[in-house]
Amino acid sequence: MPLDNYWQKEEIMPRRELEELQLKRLKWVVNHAYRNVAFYKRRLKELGVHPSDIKKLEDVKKLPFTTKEDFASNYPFGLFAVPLSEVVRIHTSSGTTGKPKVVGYTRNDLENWTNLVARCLYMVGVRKDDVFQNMVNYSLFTGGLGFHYAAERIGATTIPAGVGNTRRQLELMMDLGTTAIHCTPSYALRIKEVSEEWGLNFEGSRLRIGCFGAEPWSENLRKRLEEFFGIKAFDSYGLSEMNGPGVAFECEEQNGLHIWIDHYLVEIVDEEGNPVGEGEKGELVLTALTKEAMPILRYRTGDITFLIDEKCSCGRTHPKIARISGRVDDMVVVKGVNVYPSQVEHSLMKIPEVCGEFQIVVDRKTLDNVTVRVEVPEDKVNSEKLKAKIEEILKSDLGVRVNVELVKKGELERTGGKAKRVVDLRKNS
Ligand code: DLL
Repeated sequence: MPLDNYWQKEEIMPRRELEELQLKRLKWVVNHAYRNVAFYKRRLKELGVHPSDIKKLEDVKKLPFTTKEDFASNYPFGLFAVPLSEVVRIHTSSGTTGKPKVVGYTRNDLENWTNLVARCLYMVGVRKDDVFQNMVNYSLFTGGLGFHYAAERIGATTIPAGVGNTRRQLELMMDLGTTAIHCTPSYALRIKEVSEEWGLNFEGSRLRIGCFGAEPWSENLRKRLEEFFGIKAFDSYGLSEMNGPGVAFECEEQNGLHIWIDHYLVEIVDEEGNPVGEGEKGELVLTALTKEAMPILRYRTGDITFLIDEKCSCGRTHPKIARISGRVDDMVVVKGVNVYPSQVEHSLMKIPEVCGEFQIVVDRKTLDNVTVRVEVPEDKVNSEKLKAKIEEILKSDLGVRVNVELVKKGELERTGGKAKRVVDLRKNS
């Protein structure tokens, strides 16, 4: 295949060469972390591991995990490996404790990150003659600037639309002839909703590509968005601790997300941190292989997925991860059954009367009291028949009965960014 189809040659590097590159970079990053981050030197010494012990890729297992708590205890700059004078950008993301996680980038880090996101956009067909409307928060969230610079790098006409003011977003889309959009899937749903209220449809619009990510979503939501906007919708995964977006992204096959293993070493582990069997579900653990400002070893992302390592028709040699089913901390246990918001979404999206927004409310320690609040049109709020139908579908899909409460369209909070799907009232009681 001609290289015209790829942004960087590493995307189609033979796997053996990729692994050689990974090993070279793993040795570099462990050395870098050991020499320049007191936290890692101490951790490695405690485990009796020296950077020279890393001789093959499997030796990554000798290294300690890094957790979200380690970000909190090293706040703000304790995980930085270079002086601040070398750091040219800072982003933050909300942490498990009160303090945010602070992430830093050198000039090289920004260069790598821009190219990684550009790979993703290029992979789904964004080119210089596209008009790219970036509808996410442009401040500390990595999704704004991360996508912005990548789209510009490709040469696309980039609109830094930011988040919110949905009518203005629609006007921009129509008036400027937007061909590609980026936002969270829940915001895409909001745009759909406002378009419907406004009587707008996308027949004849130039829009053809949607990049959606930063939160879990489902196959059935993809179908709804593709149909409504007349686009192909692609799943985009990343996290601030690993630069931001541009860690993994779907190709035109729309069947799993290619994860860029020349920059991120991938492991999937169980609750105890042991590797799961081939193709089994577990927590994604990532080692950043090229980050200078903040080398992070074996980061426990909290995100649940599995590895799909098959030849892909797009020609890229990087493995895929399955769509993230959810975060460890967003999982709700209902009568002993694990339920993720994305599963609930997938089921709800099958039901035409359901508008799209929903919330899972957990209100007792015993966890058997879970209510799914579902938005429906105003004239259906009192429909016992619809309520029973939704309860039945959820029971059959999830394998456990949950209560359903119908609420009128527009009642649940819309954030414009990441939706809050689980409301845990136990925390306040
Ligand atoms: O959400 C980076 C990003 C921006 C990704 C734009 C994609 C698009 P954080 O705010 O640090 O970074 O949140 C990272 O969001 O650990 C996942 O739990 C969740 N997440 C991100 N992408 C997806 C996705 C950005 N496609 C956290 N599916 C991650 C499911 C996702 N969850």
